[in-house]
Amino acid sequence: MNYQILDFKLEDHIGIITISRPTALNALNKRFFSEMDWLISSLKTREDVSALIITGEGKAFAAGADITEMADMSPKEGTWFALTGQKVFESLEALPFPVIAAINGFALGGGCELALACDIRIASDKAKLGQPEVNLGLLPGYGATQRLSRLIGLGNALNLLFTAEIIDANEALRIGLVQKVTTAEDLMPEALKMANTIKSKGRKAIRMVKIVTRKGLDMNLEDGCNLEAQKFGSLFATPEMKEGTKAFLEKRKPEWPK
Ligand code: CO8
Repeated sequence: MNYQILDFKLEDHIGIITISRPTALNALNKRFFSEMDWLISSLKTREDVSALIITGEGKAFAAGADITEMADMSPKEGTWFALTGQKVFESLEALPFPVIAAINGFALGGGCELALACDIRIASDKAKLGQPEVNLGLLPGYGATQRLSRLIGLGNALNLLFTAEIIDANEALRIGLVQKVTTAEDLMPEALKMANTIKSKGRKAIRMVKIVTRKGLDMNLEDGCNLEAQKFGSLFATPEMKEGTKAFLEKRKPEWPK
């Protein structure tokens, strides 16, 4: 595909997607979703990717769905576009490796929902986050009514959704919407450091942690723990587990099998 909005590079097993439509504050338009869909499809079976970072160019991570495109939609089109975006964010969430949102600036509406579909969020101290859809007479359409409360609890989620309040990075950290705050200069180095930390662990174990933790959210505790036990057991068949335990016992760093 000829990418016009997304810039993608893969270096040393770490992918970086940069949303690059800065004149519209990286607003998420139809083109963004088709490029993202294509890129995710090409990444989901790659065994050589350890982690993926998503960030934005300029002063926004993404300032929401493209309001220009939305303004004249019919109810049917609105539903269709919400479902299309949700499908893309679901496939992002389902990528087998960890995905880190490096939130460089505005992450509003659909932009905040994109960050919510990532596994971990790091924000620069310039970031502003919120779900301002009710200002437009809308509600979120790309999953915030579901993912936000799962991440930060019902009270915090409804507070943001009802008031459309735009919060800064430190408030986002306080309520658990982001996991780390850095200076603007340190944002990408910190995201890369986190990705490299992940890369240094057992690759299959990391992928299993993601599957079990995410699936467990939609299960009762007993079923979730049972799934954990099954996947835990399955890792005993891997050369990685043999090497990880052997390295510990030999007091050295593991040399993960390729
Ligand atoms: N869509 C389209 N264009 C946008 C968007 C957007 N979401 N946000 C900013 N832009 C454009 C502006 O129109 C402007 O364009 P131009 O230069 O041509 O006039 C350019 O980006 C720069 O923006 P501003 O001049 O407004 O920059 P400021 O620094 O003054 O303000 C703000 C920055 C506060 C972020 C402001 O731009 C703003 O409020 N943006 C809209 C934020 C918003 O409401 N986001 C939520 C959108 S709704 C949504 O995401 C619903 C998701 C579900 C959709 C379901 C499918 C249909």
